[in-house]
Amino acid sequence: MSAKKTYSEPPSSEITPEALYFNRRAFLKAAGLLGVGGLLAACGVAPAAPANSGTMPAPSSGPAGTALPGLHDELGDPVNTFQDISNYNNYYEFTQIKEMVAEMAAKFQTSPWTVEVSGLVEKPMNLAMEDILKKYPQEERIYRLRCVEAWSMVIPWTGFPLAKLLKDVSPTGSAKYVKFTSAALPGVMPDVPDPFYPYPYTEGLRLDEAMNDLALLVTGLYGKPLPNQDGAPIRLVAPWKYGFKGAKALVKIELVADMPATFWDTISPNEYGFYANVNPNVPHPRWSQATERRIGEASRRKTLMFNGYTDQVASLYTGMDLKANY
Ligand SMILES: Nc1nc2c(c(=O)[nH]1)N[C@H]1C(S)=C(S)[C@@H](COP(=O)(O)O)O[C@H]1N2
Ligand SMILES: [Mo]
Repeated sequence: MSAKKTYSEPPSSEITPEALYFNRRAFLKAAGLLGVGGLLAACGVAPAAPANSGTMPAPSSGPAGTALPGLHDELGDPVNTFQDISNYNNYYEFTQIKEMVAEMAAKFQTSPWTVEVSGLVEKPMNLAMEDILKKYPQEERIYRLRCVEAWSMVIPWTGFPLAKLLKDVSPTGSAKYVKFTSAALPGVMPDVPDPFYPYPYTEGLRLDEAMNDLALLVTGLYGKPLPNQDGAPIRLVAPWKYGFKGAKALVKIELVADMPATFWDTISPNEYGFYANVNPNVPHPRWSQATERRIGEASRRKTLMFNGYTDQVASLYTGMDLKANY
C-alpha cells in the first residue's frame, strides 16, 4: 500500500473450498455454538450443482469422493479456498510479504485474550474471548473482501454484529465514532516497532456505520477458529469498505467523540481516507479502482459500488460527497 509495499501474485492453487469446512459442526460443537439457527440461511446456500465444478478433491474426512456443494455469496460468487484466504494476507506487524504472513504469525499466542470496550459508554467492559464466544451467538456471513490494492476474495466468516457489543456498553450521547486498536507486541510481531509505521494499528467507524448490521466482529472462518494470519482471535470486517478498515487482533474498542486517527490515514492521508468506502469511481492516486483481481480468477472483474452492498449502506452517506470523503 505504501511505497514500501511489495506486489506479488498469490499462489495459484485453484483447489476448491476446503472439505474441512463441512466439518464445521465439530468446531461449533466444541465452541458450544450448535443450535444457532439457520447457520447458512442468511448467506449463499449450496446450489444443486457445485459452483466450482470439475476439480473437487475428495474431502479430507467425511464421505470420501463426495462432491462438495459450492458455497457462494448472495451474488453467486463462489467462496475462495481456505488455502487462499489463509495464505495471502495483509498483516504488516508480521511481514509485508502476503504469502509469508501465515508462517510468521504461526506462533502468535492468542490465548488468553481480553478486549477492552470503553470510552464514552455507561457500562465499560473487559471481555475475555471465552466470554465473547458465550455471550454473542456466532453467525456465518459470506462477504466479499475488497482490498484497496485492487484484489478481492469471498470469505465465509464466523462472527457477530458489532452493534450487539456496542448496545451492551450503552454509548453516551457524546459518542460519535468507534475506534479500534490492534495488538502491537514487540518481540512477538517482527515488524513492531517500525520507524515508518505508527503501531499500534488503529481504525475507526462512524457510530452509525458501526451499528450497521453488516459490520461484523469476526472470530472464525470456514467454520474454524480464525487463523492467526487473518486476525485471531477477533477482528473487524466492514465489507462495504476497503479491507484495511478491518483491524486484526483487536485489544480495544473505544467510543469517542471525534473522528479517530487511523493507521493508513496517518501514514498517507491523500491515499487512504477515513471513510474508505469501496468506490469504482474514485481512483486511488496511484491506480484505478474501477476493476479488481479476484484471487483465483483469470480475468479482472468490475468493482461494485460499496463492494455490492449499496442496498444496506447507501443511506449512511445521503448528501455526502464521496469523492471528498474518500
Ligand atoms: N492489525 C492489522 N490489521 C489489518 C492489516 C494490518 O496490516 N494490520 N491489514 C489490513 C488489510 S490492508 C487488509 S486487505 C485486511 C486483510 O485481511 P485478510 O488477510 O484476512 O484477508 O486486513 C486489514 N487489517
Ligand atoms: Mo488491504
